[in-house]
Amino acid sequence: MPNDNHDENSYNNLSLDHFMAGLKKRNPDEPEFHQAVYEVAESVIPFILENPKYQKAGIIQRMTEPDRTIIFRVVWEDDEGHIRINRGYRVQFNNSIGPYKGGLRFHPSVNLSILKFLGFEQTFKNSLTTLPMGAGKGGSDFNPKGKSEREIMRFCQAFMTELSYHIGPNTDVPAGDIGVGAREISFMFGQYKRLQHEFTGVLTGKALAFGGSLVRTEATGYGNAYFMEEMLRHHSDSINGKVCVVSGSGNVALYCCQKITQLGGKVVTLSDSSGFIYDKNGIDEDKLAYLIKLKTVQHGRLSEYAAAYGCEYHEGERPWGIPCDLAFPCATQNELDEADAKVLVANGCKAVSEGANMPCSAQAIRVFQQAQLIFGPGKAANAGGVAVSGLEMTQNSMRLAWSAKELEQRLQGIMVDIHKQCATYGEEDGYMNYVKGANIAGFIKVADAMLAYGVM
Ligand code: NDP
Ligand code: 2IT
Repeated sequence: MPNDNHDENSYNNLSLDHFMAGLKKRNPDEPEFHQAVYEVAESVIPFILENPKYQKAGIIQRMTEPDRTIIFRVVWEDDEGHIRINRGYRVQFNNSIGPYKGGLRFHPSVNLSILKFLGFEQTFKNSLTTLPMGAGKGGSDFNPKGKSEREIMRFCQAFMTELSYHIGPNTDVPAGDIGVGAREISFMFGQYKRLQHEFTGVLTGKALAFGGSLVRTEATGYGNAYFMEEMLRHHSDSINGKVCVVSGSGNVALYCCQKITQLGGKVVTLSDSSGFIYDKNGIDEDKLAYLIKLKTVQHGRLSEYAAAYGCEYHEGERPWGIPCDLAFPCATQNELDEADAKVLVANGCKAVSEGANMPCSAQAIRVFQQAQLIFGPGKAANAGGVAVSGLEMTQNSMRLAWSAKELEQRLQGIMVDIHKQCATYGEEDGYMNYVKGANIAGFIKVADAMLAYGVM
């Protein structure tokens, strides 16, 4: 019988099935959290069994329980004067190697399962960056779509009014994620500053005028392209000349597209929750400039791009059926399933690099691995965003700002370093298993810190 109380027996007889059964029992109705833990446990449990010090100390059992979870009511007034109520969250997952660090997501799908999966993955991702950052994630089921600027501002201020009690530059440093960009970070930073009577680097992703970092906007997408380039280099190949399918059209997707193009690849798709565009000629710098304005200033839809440039628009579909060499899922979790993975493999796709968090289902990853396709998991491939957030914290502490050139070099160096860490632990009979490599490398640093602290 699975033992859900983590007693001595459950450590000594650690097995994947036993462990997952206990986790599911303790955390019912949290399918995304189960999925994220399974992906890690599958590679880390065999490693723990070879290294009994982690097993005896119950490290994986402790790591899957957040330090604390804060859930609160957010009340605000819409433009018609109606009272609106949302739920706010901050999951402070693990601060063993630095202050809690991770994004805030505003999307109607946000719930505890999604934020726990994101916070858990952040533990390993932040460890891989080589920077001193713990892990957290937060957000709200607030839907920014269709809201006026003033409504967004009132919501952000109400959200931060409660969140401000729980964060601080040495405690917990949130940033953006889906639905939270420069505008929302600015509203929240302003409110924190007003409430605390203190100007401090409590959020990252800030505007340049008040402590933001160059290259933070581009960092996740650029980092993902760099990570793909590094995986390909390791396999004696490169992005140059490759046809690339990218999903999403938000912060990560747009700058991933830009860096792929700069590295000589041709991006032929982007998507949003309504459909995808297929531009056979490639999305070049000019078209990308149009898209960045459309998405970040006008908050428009991709269908407008199809109308402007006369390319194909596939309503209600995802882009994985378009033949490609490389795929970059950059929208959201579980946007690429087993059937999509089989189509990509059948079409000759060589490599997949996850810009989003957990965009590929567990079954899709299995298909890629069985086909020996090169697969970069999000916790490694999209770590460039939080890495430059870490560099923003450094600059804030030093009260100075580095140049774009310096930051991009550091970002590139960090992505190469992450690849190296993955490669150290991912080798498997001639196949480089980046999932296993990222999980074990990310685990060791946090686990060793937890061991050093003793029982807590
Ligand atoms: P944005 O809000 O800027 O963009 C999100 C994009 O994904 C939009 O195109 C959106 O389409 C689409 N999308 C969102 N939800 C869904 C859904 N349920 N179904 C289909 N499409 C959807 O977010 P980001 O670009 O910042 O984030 C994208 C992914 O990258 C997320 O998984 C995030 O966690 C991850 N990530 C982000 C980092 C960052 O620094 N921003 C860092 C590391 C990872 P629509 O406009 O129609 O909703
Ligand atoms: O998922 C992520 O790594 C992010 N959304 C970025 C987090 C951050 O603190 O920059």
